[in-house]
Amino acid sequence: MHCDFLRSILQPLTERTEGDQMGSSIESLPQKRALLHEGKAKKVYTTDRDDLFIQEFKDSATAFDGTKKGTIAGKGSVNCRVSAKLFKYLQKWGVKTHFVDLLNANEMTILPVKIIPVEVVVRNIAAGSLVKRLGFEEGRRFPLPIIEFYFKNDSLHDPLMNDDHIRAMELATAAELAFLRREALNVNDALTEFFGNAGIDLVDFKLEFGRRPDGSIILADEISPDTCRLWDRKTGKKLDKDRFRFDLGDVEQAYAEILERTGAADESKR
Ligand code: AIR
Ligand code: ASP
Repeated sequence: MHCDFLRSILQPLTERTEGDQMGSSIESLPQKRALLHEGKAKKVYTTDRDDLFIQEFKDSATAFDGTKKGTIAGKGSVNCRVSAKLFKYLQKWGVKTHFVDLLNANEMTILPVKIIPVEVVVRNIAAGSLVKRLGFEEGRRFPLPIIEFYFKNDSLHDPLMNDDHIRAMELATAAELAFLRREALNVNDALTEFFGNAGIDLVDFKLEFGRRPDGSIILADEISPDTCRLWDRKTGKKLDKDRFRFDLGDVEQAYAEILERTGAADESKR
């Protein structure tokens, strides 16, 4: 990919589209208050408004349980804009998400939720830990999507868990688990179609959900090349974090390509 092109789409939105951010003159932008949580790739802040948090996307990357560390230039802004694009698409599809608005290329306003410490993974094609654990041949397409749950717990190294574990730990009720499965499959249908239209196979992905004060559960976190495996349909080229995990090269280019091909490069407003 040409370098100027790369630079232009990786450049922060604020530098490119002055006066084209959210924040009309009527409503002022929410201001960051306390840092509520800092993860490996994101920070979440409270704001001067009770009903909004700000989620900031970082360029830092980790893999293999934090043992591999690095920086992917422009990743924060790609993941923020791609997530915004996909959350908006999912909302049209009827999926409730925490996304409210894009503030700038690296930050979005979100609804406050309490994250349920269960990572919901959906797989359409064999890759990653599934290949390692069960010996599937990488690239094998499943007749039906596979759903897996992982306990989001760093000290335990995010172990695989089943419905009974989740209920025993009181992380979710039976009805909530049924909802998580249904919603994950619904998201899979929507995103498979979305990426398919861009000539990309959605191999697998990870979702996180959160609880609202009223007890309802909505989709949270991010949906990006950090959390999805995305393969070019024609060439099979990996366009996701596996390029970083396995030192495949062209890492920044792959993220930039996903930004472009999803149409997320133009993301600025609701
Ligand atoms: N994932 C899991 N934990 C963190 C992330 N981002 C995502 C991976 C991959 C899917 O979940 O990015 O898309 C399955 O990962 P794995 O390693 O279990 O094969
Ligand atoms: N679990 C995440 C990944 O592999 C990050 C990490 O392991 O540090 O993408």
